[in-house]
Amino acid sequence: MKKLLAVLVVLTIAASMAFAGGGNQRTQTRSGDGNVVIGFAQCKADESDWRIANTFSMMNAFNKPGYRLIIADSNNDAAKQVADVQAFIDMEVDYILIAAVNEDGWDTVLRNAQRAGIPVILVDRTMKVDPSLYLCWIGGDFYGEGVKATDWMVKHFSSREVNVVHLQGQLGAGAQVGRSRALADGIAKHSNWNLLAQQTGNWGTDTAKQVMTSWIQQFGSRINCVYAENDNMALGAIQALQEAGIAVGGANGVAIISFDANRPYLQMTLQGLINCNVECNPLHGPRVFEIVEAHRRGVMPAKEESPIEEAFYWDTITQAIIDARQY
Ligand code: GYE
Repeated sequence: MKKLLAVLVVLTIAASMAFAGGGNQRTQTRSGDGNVVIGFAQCKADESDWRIANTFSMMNAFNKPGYRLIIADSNNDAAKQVADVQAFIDMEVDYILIAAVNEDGWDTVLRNAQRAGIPVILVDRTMKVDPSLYLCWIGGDFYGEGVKATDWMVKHFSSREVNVVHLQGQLGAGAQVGRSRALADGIAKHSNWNLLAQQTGNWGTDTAKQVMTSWIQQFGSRINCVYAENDNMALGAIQALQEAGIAVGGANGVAIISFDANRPYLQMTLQGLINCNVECNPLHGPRVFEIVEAHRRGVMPAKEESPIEEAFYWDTITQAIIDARQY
């Protein structure tokens, strides 16, 4: 998949260069070839199913006459990602898009972008910076997603004791911060909820499986709920539970909560392996493209936008719902 992604990035850049000078230029561009050059600082293109869909969405959206998209992949290294953005500034790109590895550490480089007159759009992940330092943010309501999950926990468990283990995303990522805070609030609110353990699975299946295996050894059948902050980590937890011969999902197995709602994991929800899967749409490309096009005509976007997000449940989802999904 990594090779495919790398090839597609090169093809995207080559294809858009072939359109050099095409399209209706609304404002002067900085590049000598007449294209609007977009620098996209992605956290880690193959980090998860969600991230792969997000990267393709951005590539497809800007693969148009008059645009050239350059993707820098930080491999989830926060310091490298800041350097990637500084490199875009030095290249004098026309716009910078950032899906931030971490919420912190952005002030200096965003001030550099502002001084250089380069608009910055935050895609997906939030940052802890003054909003004046970026044009707008478009991404999921991560805390609200977590509340959808904890609302389901209330319904599913009612007054029964909840012994939950918490697989967090990469620590410091906006999605991890918001989803974790929602669970923390739920635990504080419900005296019958106990947090047995909490650890990052770094958005990945293998790490999550290793962590879950250790928790099974430590807590065994006490665990009755897994709160996994994305689909790939939920899969790792399910694999660990199944290998330990522990019932997963459905009405009486260990309840599995996941986020992202990628289609393959909605199939697992339909199978009853995932009980509650909260949507976080990765397909930001078309909207970001619209925002850039409008901005080049002088139209300012709203400071922040979140797509409408649903949640899907093992006992109500249907194949028709899954087949109608875009990702
Ligand atoms: O949940 C995860 C991805 O920032 C919403 O990052 C995104 C998260 C998503 O790797 O799968």
